[in-house]
Amino acid sequence: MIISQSQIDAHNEKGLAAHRKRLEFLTSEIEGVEDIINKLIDFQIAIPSWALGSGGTRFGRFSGGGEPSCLEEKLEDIGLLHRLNRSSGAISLHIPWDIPRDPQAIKNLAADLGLRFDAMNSNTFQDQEGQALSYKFGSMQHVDKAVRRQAIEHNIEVINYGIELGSKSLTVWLADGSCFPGQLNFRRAFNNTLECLQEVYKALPDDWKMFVEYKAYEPNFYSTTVGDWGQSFLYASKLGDKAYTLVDLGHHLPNANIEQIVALLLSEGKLGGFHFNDSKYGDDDLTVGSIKPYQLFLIFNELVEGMDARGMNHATDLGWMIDASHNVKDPLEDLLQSVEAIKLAYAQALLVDTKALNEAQMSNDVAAAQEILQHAFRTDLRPLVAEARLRAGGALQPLQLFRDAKVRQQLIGKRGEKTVATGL
Ligand code: LRH
Ligand code: MN
Ligand code: MN
Repeated sequence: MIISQSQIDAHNEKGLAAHRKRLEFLTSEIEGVEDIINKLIDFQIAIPSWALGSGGTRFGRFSGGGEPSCLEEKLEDIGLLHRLNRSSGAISLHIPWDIPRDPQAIKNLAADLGLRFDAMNSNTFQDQEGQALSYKFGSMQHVDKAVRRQAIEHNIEVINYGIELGSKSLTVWLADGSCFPGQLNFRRAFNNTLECLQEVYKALPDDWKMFVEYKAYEPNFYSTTVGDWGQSFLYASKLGDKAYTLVDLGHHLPNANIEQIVALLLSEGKLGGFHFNDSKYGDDDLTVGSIKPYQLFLIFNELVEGMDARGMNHATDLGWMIDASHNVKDPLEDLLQSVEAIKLAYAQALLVDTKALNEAQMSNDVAAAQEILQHAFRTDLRPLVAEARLRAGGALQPLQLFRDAKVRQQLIGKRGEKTVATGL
């Protein structure tokens, strides 16, 4: 085992006195500490199977050493993250990049590592080797019925893999759209897509959810057939109760008010879950919280308030997934940072005095409303996130331990310098 519990314990022992001091100070400053810690312990974020290798841009991919070369190794990497932070107890699988050849063995390995299978992701945005028909002009929107049928069959196949593994949801992201005016009849594209999604929906087990992910642009640059939350909401509403909208933070036009989108989807009962990442320009897939941490906090503020108003369970009633991967960092370090940023934003949102905020809103006290939010955002809650990790058996400082234990060097020793994980 690359990191043993005794290594984690020794690391925690070293940092314990300083941690206790910080925690005591914080506990004397704020209220509701125990409740926040307990909620943080329960909160798990799924890791996408495509983020464990160096990702990249379409201009080049610079693989790091020791990358996982099969699904088993990907599960091992996530198991490692989960041992360190106790918050990454699930994997979101992508088909066909990560086909479980022996589902039972994969299931057993995941169970040994304490991992469950989150949403399954289908792929009709690339042509695979040996595939009969091309998706060059779209998949579910395609003018040729045979291409649409192929896309439907693929999604059903993905559901079937998920059933074998114990997953409970399917995420459909379509690259369908057009690059030039006139290329598509928008109404036909929408209706073809809806019909295909309806076929897939029919194959969905009763206790499953279907997430319809939208994206403003890329790879198509004139129109996208599931281009924004309005379109996704329309599909999800027409499909039925098991269909929801999935919000990927990087999939909006610049400066979109994502927190407002989230609030409305939630209040309509149609918010399914998230792909977390961060960006400066578009779908940059940067580490969560690295560019706009205040936006992340504002999103969580809407989530906490909205989910509480609807009596929802924070940990289980929405799909929490990361969708970030880039070129220049160790992917495991990057994921540790992303999970930490999500938990911190969640903790800050839990700290917001909702009652006082509501009073400020009802009396149009704009300055007070801002003060309330920024007080929570600017309070350093890292000791609470660390305490939650400690109580759950994880490491006080996961990234530090990752480095001290020379995890990457160990992985390179085991898997080699030249490895390329499947993914974007
Ligand atoms: C598309 C996307 C979508 C895919 C993933 C690989 O930009 O965010 O979620 O499934 O990337
Ligand atoms: Mn995504
Ligand atoms: Mn994306």
